[in-house]
Amino acid sequence: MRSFWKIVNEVIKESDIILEILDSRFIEQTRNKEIEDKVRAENKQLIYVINKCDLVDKELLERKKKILKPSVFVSAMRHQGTSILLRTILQFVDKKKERVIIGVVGYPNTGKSSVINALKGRASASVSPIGGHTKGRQLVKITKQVYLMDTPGVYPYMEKDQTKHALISSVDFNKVKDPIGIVYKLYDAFREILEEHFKIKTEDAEDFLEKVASKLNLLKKGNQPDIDRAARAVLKDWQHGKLK
Ligand SMILES: Nc1nc2c(ncn2[C@@H]2O[C@H](COP(=O)(O)OP(=O)(O)OP(=O)(O)O)[C@@H](O)[C@H]2O)c(=O)[nH]1
Ligand SMILES: [Mg+2]
Repeated sequence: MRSFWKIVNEVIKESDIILEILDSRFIEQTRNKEIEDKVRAENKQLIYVINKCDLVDKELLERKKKILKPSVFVSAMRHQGTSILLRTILQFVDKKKERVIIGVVGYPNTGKSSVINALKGRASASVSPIGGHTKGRQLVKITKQVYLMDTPGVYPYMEKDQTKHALISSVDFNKVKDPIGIVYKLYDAFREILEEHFKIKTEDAEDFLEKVASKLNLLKKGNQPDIDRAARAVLKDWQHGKLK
């Protein structure tokens, strides 16, 4: 993470404009205030890019749009909103400059590389469902004058909240230490979505995991539901964007 931050700091300094990529399901939680402070201190233009819009309700987004300015909604996956994003970027581009660098920063797994590919119109930056995929910087040309710079995802330096990191998919479902506790939190916040996805009705989080285990046939010795594996299965679908 330390070396990732070093790259992000350099990119903020070298860029003319910064795109902060946020996950539309966790707009506030994926805002990296440390990055935003640095961008402000450098006097650079920040544009909020709220990605993965295909996974949320449109109304909720409209409300958010009024708060974060300037912000653009996109779905990199569906190539939605990319022309508006490009137009917004070009508004802030200094026409007299020969080469303009747009730094693309944010939490792991918010879709930085995917947004770059969507703007470029083809796969140029490597993408993965597991956070921490991009390890270095990469420059991608989008017009004769404008270049995008991909960076590794970072969270605020002192942040150690694994539940949050699992929910925003910056730590992989296979690697989390307490999948059950994390799914309990997910259940509290998104019970209906979970029940609909697994097509079950449940009493509480414990009951939910038991029902998922039996539905997916995840059983331990003695035919007991294996709730640890059930929790990882739920997290896997969540992290892979299968729930909406
Ligand atoms: N549903 C949905 N999934 C998306 C969208 N954009 C990206 N993803 C998925 O999110 C995951 C992460 O995408 P990346 O582009 O690798 O994210 P990143 O921010 O570059 O990640 P790191 O380099 O690991 O920090 C991949 O599985 C993408 O397919 C989107 O608009 N909608
Ligand atoms: Mg990446």
